[in-house]
Amino acid sequence: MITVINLNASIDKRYELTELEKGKVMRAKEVENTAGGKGIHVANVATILGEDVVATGFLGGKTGEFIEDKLKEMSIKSDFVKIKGETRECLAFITDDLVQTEVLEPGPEVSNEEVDLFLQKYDELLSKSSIISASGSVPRNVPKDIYCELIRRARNLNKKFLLDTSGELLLNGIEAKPFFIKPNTDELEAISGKPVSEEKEIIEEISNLNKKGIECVVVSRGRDGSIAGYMGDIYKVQVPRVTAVNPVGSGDSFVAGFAAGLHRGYSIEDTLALAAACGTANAVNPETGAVENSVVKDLLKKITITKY
Ligand code: TA6
Repeated sequence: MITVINLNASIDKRYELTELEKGKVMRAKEVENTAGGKGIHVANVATILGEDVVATGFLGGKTGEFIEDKLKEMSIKSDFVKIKGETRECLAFITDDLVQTEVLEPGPEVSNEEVDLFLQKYDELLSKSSIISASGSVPRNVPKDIYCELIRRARNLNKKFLLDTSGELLLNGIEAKPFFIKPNTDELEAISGKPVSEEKEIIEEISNLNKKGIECVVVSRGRDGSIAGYMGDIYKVQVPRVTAVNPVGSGDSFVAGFAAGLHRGYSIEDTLALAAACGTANAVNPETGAVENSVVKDLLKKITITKY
């Protein structure tokens, strides 16, 4: 089983506008409300791929109920801790020029007792899972080193932990040596404390992280594919050129494909290929954090993985 952690779930509200101007009244042409948060996208794509997935984290209030109903509709198994606070909403404004502006709420206040309840639930799910994936930010009052604790517990049981987060949460999480991280170049610079832009520098930093004990490090370079370091080897992952209609959620879909590949016992090359195919399949899909299996299958034939 794959446990997918989304501590700070949200209702993602997508507004289509002609334009967006500060200080003016804007009328939306279309509004769409979906179950969001990076982990929920991961859970959705892994479920579409046919994996046995359980999504977990915190949910509260009417917004939490909305997300639970949506998860049922999407056939995603879930086991969330119910909290007193209200799950957040995240807003995305898409204008006619296809530029997207996002406003992400910080999330509800979670009590220490609710954090403890989550840790208990995590231990139960951990005992039944071989892969754990955690994505995104954490709600208010949740310790900024929570991922460290979750990674340590997974490591103690020899379970693979995939961490996709940023900022302080990523810097703290790295200390506990997750199995997989997926920093972008800005995050890589924050980790290494120096500018990283050339391919040579990216590879050097990936190797440093591998040596620290993080088995797999993938740095995405958008349309240029990604560079991955796994147990001392470096791989270049190249994806075909596609016309992206909605690249939001492509990183989450990559994580879902990676988790699925590991779960199926694929080689690292095949795991990276499935991950890249899912990331690209999401970009050509209008829905955020969703892929079509036929598109993934077709893309798999066009992805190249080369060892340096
Ligand atoms: O990038 C969009 C998104 O995937 C939305 O689903 C929204 O919920 C947000 O990210 C959450 O990101 P965060 O890092 O705050 O957990």
